[in-house]
Amino acid sequence: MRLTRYFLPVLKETPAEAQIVSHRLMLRAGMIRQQAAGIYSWLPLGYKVLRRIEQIVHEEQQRAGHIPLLMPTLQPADLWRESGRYDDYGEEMLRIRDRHDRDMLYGPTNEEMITDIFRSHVTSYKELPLTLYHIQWKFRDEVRPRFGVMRGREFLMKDGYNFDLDREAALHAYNRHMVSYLRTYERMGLTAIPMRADSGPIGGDDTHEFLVLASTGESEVFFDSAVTELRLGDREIDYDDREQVASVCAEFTSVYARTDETHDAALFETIPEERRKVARGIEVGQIFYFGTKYSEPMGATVVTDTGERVPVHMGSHGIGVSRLLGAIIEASHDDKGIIWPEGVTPFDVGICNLKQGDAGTDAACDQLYAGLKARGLDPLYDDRDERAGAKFATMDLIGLPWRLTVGPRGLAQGKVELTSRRTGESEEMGLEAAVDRLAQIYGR
Ligand code: P5A
Repeated sequence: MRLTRYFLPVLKETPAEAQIVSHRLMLRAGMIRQQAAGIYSWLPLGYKVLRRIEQIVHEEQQRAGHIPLLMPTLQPADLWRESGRYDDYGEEMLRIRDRHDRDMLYGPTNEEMITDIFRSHVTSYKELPLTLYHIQWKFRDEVRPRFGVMRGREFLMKDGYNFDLDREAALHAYNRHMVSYLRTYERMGLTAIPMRADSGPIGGDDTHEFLVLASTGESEVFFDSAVTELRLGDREIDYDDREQVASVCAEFTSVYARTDETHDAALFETIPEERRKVARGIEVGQIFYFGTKYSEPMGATVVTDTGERVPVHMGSHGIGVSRLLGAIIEASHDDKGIIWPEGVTPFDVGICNLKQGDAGTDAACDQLYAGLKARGLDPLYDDRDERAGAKFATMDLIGLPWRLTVGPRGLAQGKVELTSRRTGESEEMGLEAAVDRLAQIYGR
């Protein structure tokens, strides 16, 4: 993409309404625009990152054997009357009446609707196990929407629902979600720690939240610092292997890590003092096992091999897709702007032409641009007629992990400069070598 043809409305001033760094940077980098409290338009740069995050979530869900579908944002109230949650959900639910006077709502979550789909189409235990998920907008009329996309009213969530014959099979689905989430967050350059939590309005006994440590996080968390060293890495996971999946979960959950709702002070005291940490975290996901809480009242049953009809065991599992943008920025920025991890960056590399209009630098930039595209990379070419300082400031603000600087002085030696946004280190190299290096970095 050429910057002169793109839509990147960066702001010079720091917006006064933004209290935390990710919100400030998303506004300044022209990623989002607030349309009403907690409701945002996703401008091209923000939308690009959102799509990349969605893509990673899809890939990891499907790797775990979970099946995508798409449910609507608007739901009939009657489904929620069946589960008993229509009244329970309270003020957070946006209630709507259509022209026929039917009660509708903008879905804050989809347990009821997916249970309805299941009961309408599945009758036999032979069709289990089944996990369906979608990535869809949700609405929760939060009392205090704040911090930009972190606590929105309209927000994008990946929500998945497992249907299993018994508790044991459903706990395997729970574990499968935990492991697939660990991989999902690691691919985004994040350390998200699973912590024993409280189930709130979703219900159930077993639940873990995934927290990214950040001083601006809304949750207070207590943990043994050893948990921050754990990584899934690139180990092979067989998602059908119950023992393997359970042992990965045990590795991550046997070290003390809890939110304030489940914190056990006495147990915490048994950890060596230097490893005892109290910090703040951003909740980027939560998984639940709730057994037959929805299947029983809503009649989601299957016939077993002995001919018995039993309600299925279920869980639901959510990732805060839009919130993740804020969480990644909170975890990865400096005083000049965002620093995107390669896994989610909106463009792979920025090209800064230091002398726009000069035949030599223009030709070199065009050559780099074409060479990068030919290798499947996605460059952003700053072809504006601007000073070097202004071009660098924009690149630093929007946070592309790599920058190629092209100027007449380097080109006289046949060289361009490749700079890492994270370390600030630069290296000079030939044009083809630069393309090769970037292709290698991105595994192309
Ligand atoms: C699990 C999936 C559920 O709703 N039902 C379906 C279950 N869980 S949850 O914890 O309430 O939400 C899942 C994740 O969504 C994100 N989230 C939000 N993101 C932005 N703004 C909000 N107001 C908001 N509320 C929840 C969180 O990341 C949460 O973990």
